[in-house]
Formats: sequence, structure tokens, C-alpha cells
Amino acid sequence: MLEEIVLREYGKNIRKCSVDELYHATLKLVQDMAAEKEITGKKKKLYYISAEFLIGKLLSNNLINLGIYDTVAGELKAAGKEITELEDREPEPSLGNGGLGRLAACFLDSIATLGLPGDGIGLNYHYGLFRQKFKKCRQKEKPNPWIEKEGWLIRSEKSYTVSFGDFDVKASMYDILVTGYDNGTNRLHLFDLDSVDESIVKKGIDFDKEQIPKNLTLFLYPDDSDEEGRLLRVYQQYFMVSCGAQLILEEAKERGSNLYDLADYVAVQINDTHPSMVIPELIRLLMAEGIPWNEAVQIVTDTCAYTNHTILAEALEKWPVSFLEKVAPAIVPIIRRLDEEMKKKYADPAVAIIDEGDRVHMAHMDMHFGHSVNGVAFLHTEILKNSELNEFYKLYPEKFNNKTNGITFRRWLLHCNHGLTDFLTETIGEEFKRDAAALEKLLAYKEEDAVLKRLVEIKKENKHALAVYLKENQKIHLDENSIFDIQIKRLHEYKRQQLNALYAIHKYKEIKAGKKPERPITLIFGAKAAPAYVIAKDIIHLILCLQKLIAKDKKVSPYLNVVMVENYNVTNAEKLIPACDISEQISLASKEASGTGNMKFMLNGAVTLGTDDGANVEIHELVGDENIYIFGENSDTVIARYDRGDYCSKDYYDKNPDLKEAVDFIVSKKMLRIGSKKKLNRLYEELLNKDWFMTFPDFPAYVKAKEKAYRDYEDSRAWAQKMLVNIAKAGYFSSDRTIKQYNEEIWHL
Ligand code: 26V
Repeated sequence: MLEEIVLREYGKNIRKCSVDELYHATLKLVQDMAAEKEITGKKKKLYYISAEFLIGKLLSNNLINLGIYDTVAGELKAAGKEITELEDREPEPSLGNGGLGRLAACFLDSIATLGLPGDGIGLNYHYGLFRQKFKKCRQKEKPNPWIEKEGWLIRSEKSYTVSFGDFDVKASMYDILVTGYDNGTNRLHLFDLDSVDESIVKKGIDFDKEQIPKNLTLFLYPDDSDEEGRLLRVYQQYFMVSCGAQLILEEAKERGSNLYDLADYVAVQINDTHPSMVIPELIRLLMAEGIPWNEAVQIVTDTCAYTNHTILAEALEKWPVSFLEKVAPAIVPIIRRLDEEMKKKYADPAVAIIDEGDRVHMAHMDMHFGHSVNGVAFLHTEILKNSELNEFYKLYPEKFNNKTNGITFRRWLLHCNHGLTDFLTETIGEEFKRDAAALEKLLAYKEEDAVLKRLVEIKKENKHALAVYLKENQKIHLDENSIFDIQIKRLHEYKRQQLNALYAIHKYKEIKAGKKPERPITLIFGAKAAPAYVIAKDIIHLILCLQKLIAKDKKVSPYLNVVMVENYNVTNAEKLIPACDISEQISLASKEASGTGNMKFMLNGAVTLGTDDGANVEIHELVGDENIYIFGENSDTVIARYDRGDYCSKDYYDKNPDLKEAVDFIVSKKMLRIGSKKKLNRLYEELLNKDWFMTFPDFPAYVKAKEKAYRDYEDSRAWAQKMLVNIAKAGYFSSDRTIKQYNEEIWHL
């Protein structure tokens, strides 16, 4: 199949082709096959609008979805080539920060897999999330380009004008084909400006934030710590929704809508508040078509639905009206009118769209003028209803619903874990590939030694593969006989990497004192910190200093190692997750809306060590107490303490000598010899005087739970049973299930 293409394109056979030529030939093969399967001719269509689509590399996933992975890999192998060479050559489109963007990518896969008509709408960032480098135990940020002359982007004929306050721009639309597993193809539409100029990038990821036509889609999420950065983000958002709204209405008309019946033709899902301006923009465009105000507002409300992904106050967007006046003056009168109507109807200032400080609460607009509001895990939705968004829940109880997140098993099992996929196929048949719930069949093998043994072997093979990969790519040595205890996710205080680091210190101290663990432990971290997030960078500094300190300590390093993987991204995740024994999900209860890494780990046979937070709660429910390690305070306790406002970290520090010892070690002579006094001191002070995400109260329970997990690991058979149950119960977390629920309860495609 590939041979034909290379003969035609390059006039030679596979054996004589370079990796580059083979990559491009395979890309062409995929594009041609995918294009033939486009889902068209349906009346109603979904548009998933999102500022982020963390799609990751696409080649292998597309081959799997098109059902030709084995054929192509075999063809290459027969000619002395490896498909992994092609995979390595592909640049990763890191068009997202973390969970929210990766979720959008999993959703697109599932929408196409279910054969539903649904396209993504987003931005064509020239540089994805920065590439992370470590230098002197510090994070450095570098630009992360991904666009190639010949790649996945297809330039379309479509182009739209967007009017900002001071100038107009002409947008171009690029498409990436989204293949479904053994089903149709949809599209991810990414909007861009031809005038964007990559040469304005200065040192690192710094650039002139004022020249909008040159920088609009240059970077994903510019640093929002300064005024221009925040303003640029508003420009990006309005650009995205204005293009999106124009595309949506144009296509709806083509499908036969008279616009009054728009909601019969279109469902718009607003992914967090970044695309919220689509609501006033659609109202504006409908009115320009002659539809009166009241009707336009109702049509848009019936069409749009909003997903909330966080309860962190600092993450809820509130844009000053002055920003919107500068960027998108055309929608300001509409937003003001929506606000006036709501103020007339509801006296409570908590539900106003524009507050006393003249700031527009984007989520408030979504909840008043969308027909659905959903959280992303059971606990998260309950917290939204009962506390964070309670005022809105009281107004519109019928709008609130839960859609527990999911992940695509094509990428997070079939692609990243061939060993496990093949073994599952041999053991329970092919059905799980189409219907994830069929993984439960594995439960019948819980007492079968041969199956349990094989699960352990596969884990070993994957640990070996990770060790080889990290050795080659990052010069990191892993002890394959050790427990791989992994925490990979964005660096944020609420996710509490600092708690894991405090454990590392505690263990280090114990080993120093002669108390050696039964088996060596490798604590693996992977995390990027926002460039302007000072404490997050200090935590990275702490971890990297510990890594260095322990690696050099011949007494400790045979028993304990700390490893921080550089540039954590989707590609790294695909290697780390199948190799994991213990999955760290230790956010402060109530703060992690869902988490999706937790699901990926479980599916690959890791056992969760986590708090009662986000989707951990549902994982716990599914696997039972025996097959998960839950520790720490629950969300009610935490929320109550925030309400009282009486948390004092110092009290815990004073009361617990182990904790005190670990915290003090951050600023010990040993650490200061390696790291920066300023950074380590700042972190120490932060923990001692603030610890806003309440690390200290959970420290003793965390140590205890970790020790228990490590002890249990020594009973290999019992541990394999835990692995088995986790894999078997992971079916619920397929994004196919999530998308079915969105469709049945919100979109009605
Ligand atoms: C955004 C920001 C913006 C600036 C200040 C600090 C901050 C902190 C957090 C966020 C999160 C934005 C939304 C988000 O990414 N939420 C994640 O969505 C995932 C998919 O639903 C979910 O699994 C994660 O739990 C949730 O954190």
C-alpha cells in the first residue's frame, strides 16, 4: 500500500527511501484515505469550540483508526524500516496546556468514532506550549514550532473578515482531518492570519505583544501576567469566535437552515470560558441577518452549551469592559444589553454579567445564555451546584448536568501499549476495541496465575522500554527493578507536587538514618510550570535539586531516586503511562475538577494513590477499596476550612516532627549548596506561612498510604490482581461513553 505511493512519488521502493520520504508518503496515504470517509449529509452538526486542542502526534493514531497500522508497519519492516523512525520524526503539535486541551482532542476522536457530525474550531498557533529545558535546576522556556511545509494542516479556501476596534483582519482557515476508529472523518478547523511573523520572537518565548497582526496566533496562551498579554488573549478569543460563528452560520445555511431554526441544525459546545464571546457574536450576526433581538437571544441560547473545567477563582475569566471595547466593540452593546436584562430580572449582584468593577464575567454570560452547564466529574458538578455556582443553580437547576470526562482508548491503550493490547485481545477477544465496557470480561481471570503473571511481565517490558527511552533521550538512568511511582501533570500548587517532594525528603532522611525500603523507589515527575508562576517554578527547582542531591549520594541512590523528565508532553506521556506502577493523583480535595491522567494510568494497569477528588472518586467507586489507595481530607472538610478561613500551616509543622524535618530540609545547608537560596527560601516561607493548598494536614496520611502501597507491591500476585481490576474497570472512562452522554443529553445530533 505504501510501496505504491513511494514508487509513484519518488520513483523508488521503500528500501531506498529516507525516513523523511517515508513519513511524507504515509502522511499522504492517511490524508487520502481519511478524506474519503468524511461525515457529511447530516442535518444537525456539532461545533466544539476550544482555545486548545492538545492533539499530539497524529500519524500512528490515524493509521490505527483507519485500520492500516499493522499493514503499514509490516510493509516498512519487510523493507528493513521501523515505523518508530517515522513516529520519532513527527513534530508534536502541543496546542494545549494540559487536561482541557487534551480532553478536546480525545473528544474529537470519539465524535468521529461514533460517526457523529462534529468539527472542532480553534486557533492555529504557530508555536505550541513552550519546550521546557532544565538548566541549573531551573526551567527554561523555548519556542516549540510544529508546522511544516508538508504536514497535517490543509489550507482551505475559506476566509473571513474579523473587525477589531482599530482595524480589520482577514482570517484563513486550515483544517486537520480527524479520523474516527473504523468510522468517519471530521475536521478540526484552525484559524490563522497570513500576516503572523515568526521573526518577532525575541529571547526564549518573549515577543512584542502589541503588534497584533504579527503576533495574533504566534503562541498558545501568551503569558497573562502583564496587561498586553491579557489583552492579546482577548484578541485571540474574539478572532476565534468571530471566525467560528461566521463558519457555523454559513454551513448551517448550506444545510438548509433559515437561521430561525438554527438550533435544529447546530450545537455549539463552549469549552471553558475562552470561547464565551461566541454567544454575543452569534447574536450580532443573527441580528445582522434581520432577526429581532428577543428571537436572536433565544436561538443562541438554544444552540449553545457551556462546560466548566475548574473551580479555581483565579482561572475564571473576567474581562474589563475597556478591553472588549478596544478589541470587539461590535459585541459590547450586546453584552451590555444582556447584562441589563439580567440585572432587571435578578437583583442578586452575584449573578450579574458585568460587575461593579466593570468586568464581564464570561461564565455568567454562558450560564444565563446557554441551555446547558456541565461539570466534568460527579464531585466537581456537585461542588458547582452546591457551592461555586450555587446562585446560578438556584436560578436554572434544569441546565446543570454532569459529564464525567473520558479518554480515547485508541491513543491511550491501542497506540501506547501494544503489549497489553495484544494480550487483552488474546484473552478476552477484540470486542473491547469497539466497546470499552467489554474490558470487564477480564475480571473472570482474576484468579488465573498465567494471566496475572503476564500482566506483570508486560509492565516489566514497558518499564524497560521507558528506561531505554529516557536513557537515549534524556541521559536519565532508571532502576528497572524499582517501583515506578509517577506524577505527571501541569505544575500547580493545588496538584501538590510539593507534597510528593516532601515525601522524597522524608524517605531520604529515613534511608540516611539506616531505614532502607524493601525495594528501591523511583519517584518520577514530569511537569511544565507557567512561565510567570513563581512558586510553581520554585517547586520544579526543589525537585531538580533533590534529584541531583540523591543521585550523588551513594548511600541513598541505590534505594531512592527522584527523576524529573524534561519537556513533559503527550509523546512522553505515551511512554511513561504504560510503565507506571503507582499513579499519583494527590490534588487538594475539591480542587481537581476531574483529572484525565488518572484514567490513562488505570487503563494501563497502574494503581492510583490519590485523594478523594475529581474522577478519583469514581475510580474508587468502580475498583473498590482493595484496588486503590485513597488518603487525606475530603472535599467537605477542605471547603469548610476555606470558609472558616482559619488554616494555619505552622500549627501542623509545629505538631509533626517528621513534617518539620522535611520542610526544614528545603533550606538546609545540603540543599543550599546545590540550589538557589532565594528560590528555596521563598518556597519554604510560602509553605510555612501560607500553604494555600493545604499540603501539611495531608502529609501524615500521605506517607502512610504510600508506605502501604509500597508494602503491598511486594506481593506480586495480589498486586497483579489490583492491576487487573483497574484495567477491567477502566471501560467507564472511555471518551466514547462521555460523548454518547453529551449527544444524548445535550447535543441531540
Ligand atoms: C487555568 C488557570 C489560568 C491562569 C491561572 C491559573 C489557572 C489554573 C488552572 C486553570 C485550569 C483551566 C481549566 C482546565 O484546564 N481544567 C482542567 O480540565 C480538565 C478537563 O476537564 C480536568 O480533567 C482537570 O481536572 C482541570 O483542571
